[in-house]
Amino acid sequence: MAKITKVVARQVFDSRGFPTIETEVFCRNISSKAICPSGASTGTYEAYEKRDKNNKKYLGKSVFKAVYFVNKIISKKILKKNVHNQELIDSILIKLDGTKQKTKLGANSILSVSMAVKKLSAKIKNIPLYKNFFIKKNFKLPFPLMNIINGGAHANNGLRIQEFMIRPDKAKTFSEAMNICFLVIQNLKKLIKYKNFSTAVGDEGGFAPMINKNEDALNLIIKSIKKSGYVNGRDVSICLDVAANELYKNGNYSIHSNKYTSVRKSIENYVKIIRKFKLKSIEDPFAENDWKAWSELTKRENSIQIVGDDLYVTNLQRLKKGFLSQSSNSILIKLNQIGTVTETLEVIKFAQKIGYQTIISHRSGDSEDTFISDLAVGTNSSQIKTGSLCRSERVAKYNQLLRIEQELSNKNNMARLK
Ligand code: 2PG
Ligand code: MG
Repeated sequence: MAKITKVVARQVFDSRGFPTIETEVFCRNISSKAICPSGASTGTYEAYEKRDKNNKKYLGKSVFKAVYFVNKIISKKILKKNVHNQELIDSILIKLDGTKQKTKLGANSILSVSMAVKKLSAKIKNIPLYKNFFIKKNFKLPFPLMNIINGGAHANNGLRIQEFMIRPDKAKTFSEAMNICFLVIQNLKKLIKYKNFSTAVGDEGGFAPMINKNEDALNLIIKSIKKSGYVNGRDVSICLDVAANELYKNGNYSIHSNKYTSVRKSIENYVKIIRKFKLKSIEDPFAENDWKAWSELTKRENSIQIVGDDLYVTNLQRLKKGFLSQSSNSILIKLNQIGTVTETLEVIKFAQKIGYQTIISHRSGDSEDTFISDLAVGTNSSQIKTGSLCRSERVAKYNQLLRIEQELSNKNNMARLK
């Protein structure tokens, strides 16, 4: 049995330059470490992120308390436990916290431990991390959902919609998928320059030009796809994350313009842009409690991917509720929304059982940690959302997938899209 011999946490920084927690778990002289990511457009039902609100030195953003919890409380409880028994270790962490949203110890402290344990277990078994999840053979690579224009809470340009993404649907290999995205991004950059807008990027590495109309962003993408020699809606599809929690007020939404409109009108506008721009996927089209609006849109547009992110917050109970009311047909998976690897895997398995597409996702505040790349392959998730081909914390995830692809060395290695 490989016993945990030491657990050490520390404060490091994420891609926004905000403090976050890294935990290193040891089995004698072998160790693995994991860094917790952090969101900007978070759902109310997400697990709690512990920050030192009263510490002025880091403007309330430091995580020294979370670090202390790992070093002084969590470590004692998992010492001498079998590193390969992830479920046992995660259940100890869950019990030790004892709250519904992990408010006592913080999901950030808990998750950094949970992920580090999973990595260490793979290292000791001498297998790559992606082979340490529930898929054991016929590994497939996920399609990248590449966020090439940033808006909403991830940029300061006034675009209502948070993420404008492309998905290279016809790619036969992951490297080909990356090649297609690369070309579209380079053509988009040229176009943005030509229009005299800034090519500065947002939190997830996509461009953040000073435009404020959704349709202007969509038109720029359409042109770039064409310029790259691809057909929109066939070779490359446009996908959105509306993050509608941020655009909701008293039953109305300001998705399609600054003006607030009813759910009915918002759906009509969605239908229009789905047709006009051949959209293939929309994430968080409505707010996290507006189950009825979700079901109506899903019923109407079931042939495209409707993705629950803030709606489900990687929480099994919320996913089951959504399944019963047919709120969507896909789910976004974020480890830190729920706080342990075991609970995340449970949600992925259930989602796949009910026929939902599982999309593994980064957070807007992320790091060099590439855990999610292996998670996507090891759970046969059809897609990964991890920003643009820009900013090292995003590129690191893609590079890890390229390494996995090379190791698997099979042709036609892409996961199946619905
Ligand atoms: C989202 C995420 C990631 P954040 O809304 O899907 O793109 O953003 O991490 O800010 O919640
Ligand atoms: Mg989202």
